Amino acid sequence: MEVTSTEWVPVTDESSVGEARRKSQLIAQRLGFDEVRSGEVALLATESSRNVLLHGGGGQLVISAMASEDHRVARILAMDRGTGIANVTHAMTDGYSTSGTMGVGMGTMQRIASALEVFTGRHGTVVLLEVGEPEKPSPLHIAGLAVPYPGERFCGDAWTFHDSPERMVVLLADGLGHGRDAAEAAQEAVASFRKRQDLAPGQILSCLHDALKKTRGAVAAVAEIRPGEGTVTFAGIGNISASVLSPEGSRSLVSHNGTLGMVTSRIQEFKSSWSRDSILVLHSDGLQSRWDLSSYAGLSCRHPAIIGAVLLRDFRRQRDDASVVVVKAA
Ligand SMILES: [Mn+2]
Repeated sequence: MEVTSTEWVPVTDESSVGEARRKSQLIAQRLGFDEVRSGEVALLATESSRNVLLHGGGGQLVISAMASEDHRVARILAMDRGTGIANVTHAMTDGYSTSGTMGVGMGTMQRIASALEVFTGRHGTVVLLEVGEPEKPSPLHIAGLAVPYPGERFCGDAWTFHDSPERMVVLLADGLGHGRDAAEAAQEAVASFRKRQDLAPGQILSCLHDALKKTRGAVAAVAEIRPGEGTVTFAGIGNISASVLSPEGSRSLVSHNGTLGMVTSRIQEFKSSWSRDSILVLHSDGLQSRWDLSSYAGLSCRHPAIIGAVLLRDFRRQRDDASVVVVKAA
């Protein structure tokens, strides 16, 4: 299942709730959802953005369209840095609301959504909501978020992946600078990856280097996970942060300096081990790299979209496009 479209909504005041509703309708439209499903997506975006505003003191929503040949899903990630929900089970009970709003409540949201997951604590709350056909089971779960430089329409970071029973290959690309030309470079990297996704990570990067010569250039990394063999193979050029986390600790995956499409040093693959409890995290320099998942109790057990959302929420630099991709065993 591929992310085909993303909308980012900062939630700062009551007008943000309307914006969340409009952008969720755009996403539903792009997915070709009927009126009933579009209404459900809009209701969930409205209610979750209102919760972010009223209970979280503001925050943000990332709304994505995900599609494959026979599956379509709208995903809403609502994030705030409020004091958290004291009692999630209680909050799921209809009629319960700490701020006395006329909202539908989380119990109703749970019935409407095809998936709902809440991660809440002293750092704030992340709510994951989906509407649509559930994903077909796969040995690895992947989720990514790419959001533009604040105020920009185009996102200069982009990610994609290819999944087969033996391997999953992931690309994260950050076009130089930001705005339309950066987005064009990142999208060229994605398009070129799709043509070469069956190759090894180093070979894919070489092809990207050639394809990006007609653009302003990008930094990028490709990781290939083979769960059956217990390996992850990585190749990167430029500043994309990559690490494999496990209960034993965290390993950084090494990128060489350079810019694809301009100057690259040697493209080199590094192999490391992968196990059922490994988590791969890739992110662009739009995120600070000083995060530590273990400072969030229980986070590493969560859906990769929740992990990505927490990192984006808490470690985003304000003056760049930002992207994060998380892969872990399903
Ligand atoms: Mn950047």
